[in-house]
Amino acid sequence: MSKTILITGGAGFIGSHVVRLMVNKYPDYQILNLDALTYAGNLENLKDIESCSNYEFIRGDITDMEAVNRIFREYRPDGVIHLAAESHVDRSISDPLAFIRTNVIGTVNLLNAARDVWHEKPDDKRFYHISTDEVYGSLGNTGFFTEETAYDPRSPYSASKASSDHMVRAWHHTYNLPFVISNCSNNYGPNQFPEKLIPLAINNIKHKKSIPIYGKGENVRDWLYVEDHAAAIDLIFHRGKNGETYNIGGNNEWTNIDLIRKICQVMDKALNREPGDSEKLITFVKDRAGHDKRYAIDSSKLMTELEWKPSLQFEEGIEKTVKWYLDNEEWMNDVISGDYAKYYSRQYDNR
Ligand code: NAD
Ligand code: TDX
Repeated sequence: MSKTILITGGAGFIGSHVVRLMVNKYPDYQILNLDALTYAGNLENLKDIESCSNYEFIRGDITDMEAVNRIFREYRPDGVIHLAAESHVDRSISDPLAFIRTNVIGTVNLLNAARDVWHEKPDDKRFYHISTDEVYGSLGNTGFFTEETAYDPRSPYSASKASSDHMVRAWHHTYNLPFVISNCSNNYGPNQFPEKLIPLAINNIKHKKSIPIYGKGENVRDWLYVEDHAAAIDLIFHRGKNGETYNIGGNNEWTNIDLIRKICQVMDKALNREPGDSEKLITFVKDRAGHDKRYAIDSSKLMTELEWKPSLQFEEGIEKTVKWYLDNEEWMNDVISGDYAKYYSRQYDNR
């Protein structure tokens, strides 16, 4: 094996797409997937590659310092792609400490372990930290986040991600740890847990349940197909410059209400319903506390320096996504059979 790469959070939504890409594209790499399998982690996401000889799953919690140190000493990875995180803003509002534990302390455990095993020969190593556009705060009607935009996180989730970004840079400056960071906009596609807007809406429309839209639905997000994010991660991991940050976005802004109307149209067609049927399910509910108004990413650095561009137009991406959820009923049923109903009722009843 030419390289051992430790991917954290590889059983989650984006992580599973990154693991699949790396396992298939680099047969000479040993790909390790370290994941605690929280409610968001699901090994079903990786069924197609789980028996590949260059893949190994390690169940472990990044908040467990001893376990993290042991894994680094045993496997001595050449690179880390760190995706493990608590990732849902609404959950961070009701349980911020869980976000501090995993996103901040868990990241520091990984940084310390990498520093300790890499200290003799750090130059050919790389710690790649996957972050979010939410660290930059909220935009008005115009403008874009660039890599120079000052951090201004406004939710417990984004503050915990901003904090972990700062930790990574601090370990670089203090201990010479080689790193890259990328900050990406909202992802959509197969395997996303249905607490997030798009799969939640698809699942509710399918079952003719109301689609909860926070506030007036005027908030804007920039949506990127998950496989395009995974391709960008591959590129940045291999060709990004040590110590640099790259923004990744879809150049694809939608207000939540327009996005949901679009999904309703695609679903009406896919389910042979009358045009306009699904839109009747739209329900405006109490707004999210501190709801960021608009995110929009300027990815020109990544596009010019590393020649990345998204491969899918949104129209095609959303049709593929709807089709995947409709074709993978069992995946959705498994995912919502556990604590999901309790979460849903805590989050949306009496809203
Ligand atoms: P996800 O919630 O779907 O998956 C997170 C994964 O991390 C799960 O498999 C979970 O089991 C694992 N995990 C959680 N806590 C852990 C712990 N303590 N130890 C080990 N594993 C743990 O998240 P996602 O949407 O795939 O996001 C992945 C990363 O990308 C996160 O760092 C997130 O901040 C970032 N990101 C996400 C988006 C998005 O739109 N989803 C956009 C930009 C950046
Ligand atoms: O029921 C809902 N109704 C609603 O109107 C939900 C779940 C969300 N929303 C709104 C809130 C946001 O404006 O839809 C938008 C998208 O919400 P989420 O899917 O929860 O994503 P967001 O809060 O934008 O954060 C996502 O993108 C950045 C990911 O969850 C983060 O992990 C990532 O960093």
